[in-house]
Amino acid sequence: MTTNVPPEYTKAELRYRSTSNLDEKLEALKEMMVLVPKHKGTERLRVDLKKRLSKLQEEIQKKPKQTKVSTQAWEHIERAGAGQVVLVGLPNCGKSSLLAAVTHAKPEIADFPFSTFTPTVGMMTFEDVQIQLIDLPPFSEFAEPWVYNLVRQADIVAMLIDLSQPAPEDSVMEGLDYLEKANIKVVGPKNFDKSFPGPGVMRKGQIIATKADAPAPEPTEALKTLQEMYGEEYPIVAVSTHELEKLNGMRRALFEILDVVRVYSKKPGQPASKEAPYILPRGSTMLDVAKAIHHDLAESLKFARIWGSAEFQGQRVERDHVVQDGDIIEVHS
Ligand SMILES: Nc1nc2c(ncn2[C@@H]2O[C@H](COP(=O)(O)OP(=O)(O)O)[C@@H](O)[C@H]2O)c(=O)[nH]1
Ligand SMILES: [Mg+2]
Repeated sequence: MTTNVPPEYTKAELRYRSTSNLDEKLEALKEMMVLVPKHKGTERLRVDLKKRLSKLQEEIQKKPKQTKVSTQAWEHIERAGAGQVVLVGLPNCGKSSLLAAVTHAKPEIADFPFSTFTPTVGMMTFEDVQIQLIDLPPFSEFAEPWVYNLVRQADIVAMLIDLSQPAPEDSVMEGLDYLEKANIKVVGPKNFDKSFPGPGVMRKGQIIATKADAPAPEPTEALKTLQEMYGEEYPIVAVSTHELEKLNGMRRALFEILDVVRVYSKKPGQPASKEAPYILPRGSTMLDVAKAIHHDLAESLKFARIWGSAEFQGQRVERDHVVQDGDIIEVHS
């Protein structure tokens, strides 16, 4: 359920996720409990937070002081915002720089490979939504199993390809090989099958060609080759951490491949609340929107009025009406 938590909550949650220090975790969790809005829609979340708190307190009590928390603990990063995107690629391809350029996260950036050993999470803004990005250690024979576990759980696998390297197109295949060996099949959005039977899992892939500003050897030519070889299957965007416009193009591309719609709710006689859209998979109906607002509302929903995609403004629609991105809806129950 969409719970519409305030941005401060999301920030506290990010702190909670991005530290393995139990005391820092506890502090962030307490802050989250204060900041979570207290209404029916957040009931389950609040119960969950309480459970996490007592578990964490228990852990802190049990733990001998100053033991290091193993990085193996990273088995799951809870999804936040409109969707979760993992940044993957070969060492030095520019993952951490990209994360730092579009979020407030501060990953370590270095001109040597293997500078990233733990995942770093950041929230990237696109218009009025937030997309969660996760920077991971690079593909290599040393990559630990938890890296692939996080890839399996993500909505989108963003494959970063370094345009400043010779023959960047080769690293697409190399990356896909690593993923395939971990039983992760990464396909373009057209070939994505939500109910993929396996073996393994299927994920949607986006190619992000990085360092488009780099002089050597020939980024424009390299990009062309990438397009020719992989453009049919995967959406491709070129970025440079120095070029705002390109970064904005990437924000949009990731929003599009997530394939979600934003719906704004309004009360009768009042304007729509434009800050916090409900985010649902494309193809969702009025009934799905009602469920997202409040689970009881799904049962009591009589009809809705809709502004945006409807034939005329304020048109009455039934529960099976498919909503579109940007629709404003007024629920009558
Ligand atoms: N010219 C240029 N260099 C970049 C860009 N992004 C990253 N780099 C450089 O590439 C190197 C590796 O970057 P990093 O983000 O640590 O890569 P990671 O190992 O994939 O996380 C660093 O020296 C960065 O300064 C870019 O857009 N343009
Ligand atoms: Mg890195």
